[in-house]
Amino acid sequence: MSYTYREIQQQPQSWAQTMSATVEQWQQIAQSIAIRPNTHFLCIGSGTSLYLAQSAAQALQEVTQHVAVAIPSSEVFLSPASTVPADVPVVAFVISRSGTTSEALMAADYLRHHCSNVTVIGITCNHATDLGQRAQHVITLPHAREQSVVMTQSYTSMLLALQIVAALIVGNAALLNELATLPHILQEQLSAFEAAARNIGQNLALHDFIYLGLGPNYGLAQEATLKLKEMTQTPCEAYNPLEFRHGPISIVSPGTAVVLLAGLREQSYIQDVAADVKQHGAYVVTIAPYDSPAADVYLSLPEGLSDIARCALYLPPVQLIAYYRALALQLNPDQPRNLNQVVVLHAS
Ligand code: F1P
Repeated sequence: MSYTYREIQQQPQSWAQTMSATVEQWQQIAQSIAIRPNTHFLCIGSGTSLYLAQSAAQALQEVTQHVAVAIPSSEVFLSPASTVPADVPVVAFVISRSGTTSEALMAADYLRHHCSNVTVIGITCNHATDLGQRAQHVITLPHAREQSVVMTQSYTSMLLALQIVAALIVGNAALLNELATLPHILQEQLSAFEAAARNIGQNLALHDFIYLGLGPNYGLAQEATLKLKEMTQTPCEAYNPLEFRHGPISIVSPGTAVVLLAGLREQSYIQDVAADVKQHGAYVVTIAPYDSPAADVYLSLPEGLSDIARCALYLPPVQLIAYYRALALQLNPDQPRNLNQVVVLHAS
């Protein structure tokens, strides 16, 4: 069994451990940092960790009502004037599974040495990392560590950790309770997700994939494309669902899979988008808490959850689509082309 498959399947257990580990670690950190009314949050990462940052920043802003922005790690030190606020207190979450990615370390170093208004909090899955040494504080999720190159359970676990932190910052017990139900929900639904994802992944008549997500789901859609690129090198793109109709829809043809990661906030518009792409020949997959008449495949998510709390549940199906497509293409999901677990940057 591949590491990738095992790590995808471990997510219910990982999420349960993430709940308790994050609450415990954040309670310690909260004693020594002040979050003021004008504090901004930055979520910083590279690759999967950037796509995680995008979803987490939107969740942080929605839940805490503080400004929260996602930035690629490299832009912190290469374009600080356009990315790092100078005149307000900032809490910067630097996200890195390995805790050793060059750009994440350089971002943390830059913030520590040049930005006295910024507190750096590392989020990683490894103990005693270089990131942990550079950050003022660190949240470590060792149970979500991975042997695979491709990030799966580490993405969802670190995303959940930041959602938990957002809820703890404002004392949102309702959100914490919702998040606590996710491990059980995933455990119950994983085999249904897998059956649907296997069918989609094995359908090699599909030649390109579009993932659509809005708000915090846009980062999830980006992450879905990254899984497919890393494991299968299939052409794929991510868009906001309504933006997709403003030009990019021209790429749809029979054989294009359009996968909608849809929530409640866009429900009244999503049927229209699904019908539109269907009329141009797309194979339509919806992952949502409601069905859509245009869908060829519908992966049902629970109705009772808020859009923020539901985020992590979209990932296992899209991870499994990439995994099963890799197998169908006779590729090894554990050995993505041109990629290692950690990217090391050599500046000239
Ligand atoms: C980020 C990353 C991954 C990618 C590959 C190389 O790593 O770019 O997104 O899939 O594994 O590393 P990290 O900073 O989160 O460790």
